[in-house]
Amino acid sequence: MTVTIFNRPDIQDFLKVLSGLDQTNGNPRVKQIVHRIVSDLFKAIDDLDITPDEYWIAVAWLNEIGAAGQAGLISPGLGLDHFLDERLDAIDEALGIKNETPRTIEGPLYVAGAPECHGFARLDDGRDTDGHTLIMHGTVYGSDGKPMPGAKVEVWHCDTRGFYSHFDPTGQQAPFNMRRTIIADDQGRYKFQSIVPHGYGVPPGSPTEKLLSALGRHGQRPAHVHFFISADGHRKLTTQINIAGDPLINDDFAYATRDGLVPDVIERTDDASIKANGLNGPFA
Ligand code: MBD
Ligand code: FE
Repeated sequence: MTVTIFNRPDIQDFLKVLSGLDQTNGNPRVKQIVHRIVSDLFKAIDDLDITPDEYWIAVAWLNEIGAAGQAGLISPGLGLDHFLDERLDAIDEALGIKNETPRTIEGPLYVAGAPECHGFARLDDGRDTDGHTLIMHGTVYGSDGKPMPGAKVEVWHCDTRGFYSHFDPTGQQAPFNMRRTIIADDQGRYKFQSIVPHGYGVPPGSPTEKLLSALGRHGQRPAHVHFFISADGHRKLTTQINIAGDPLINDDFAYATRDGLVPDVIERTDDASIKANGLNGPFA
């Protein structure tokens, strides 16, 4: 038996009192947002006949998510982070702003304050011996198409087990391993050496994984490298690149893969070529 009480006038009055819409105190924007979300929840409880048992399971799960510090992990898993990016894209499009390098989500694993290097950085500390050497380089351009000397390129990625420093459950990594801030050189160029990261998977047994599996989904991401690109007087770009060839490239639980963010990988096996391409220094 379905009982609908959302539309009853007493419930509408109650919602207003609850959100403080009848008061002049409080924050109007917070009131507006909370009123809407709580209203939508009441309506969903009615429409779907959500039982008290189901409701309290959800409350317990929210407590688990908070205790695990995983609100920022389930958020991309539910597509919300990507949705916010799509909105920013739509705003840019409406304003006629063209982004040569697409934005994509930040994710929950950035740590501020990584060591700063000029032009070139070695990201990994050499202790993950399973890693294949990765070299990436490029130039930061402004919206006018001119190179940007001194632009800040913040880079971070995980190791060959899929673990990020500062969030490594085995405690094996030094702080800021595989995290650097590179200041672009006098031609706007940056270059780094690291190791090819593995894909990421949400922690086994975690509340994030539990919800994803109840939704019939996995919690895996393809191998990727994160970037913040910034400079005074310019909007910050948040983006990532994917490692081409990863089987999950179009099956990312966080929906972050985008056209233009899967650069070609060039494999080099001969030592002479590797050396010539800068294993031992910047812009060789
Ligand atoms: C990650 O490494 C990540 O980039 C995102 C978006 C979510 C979880 C882990
Ligand atoms: Fe990541």
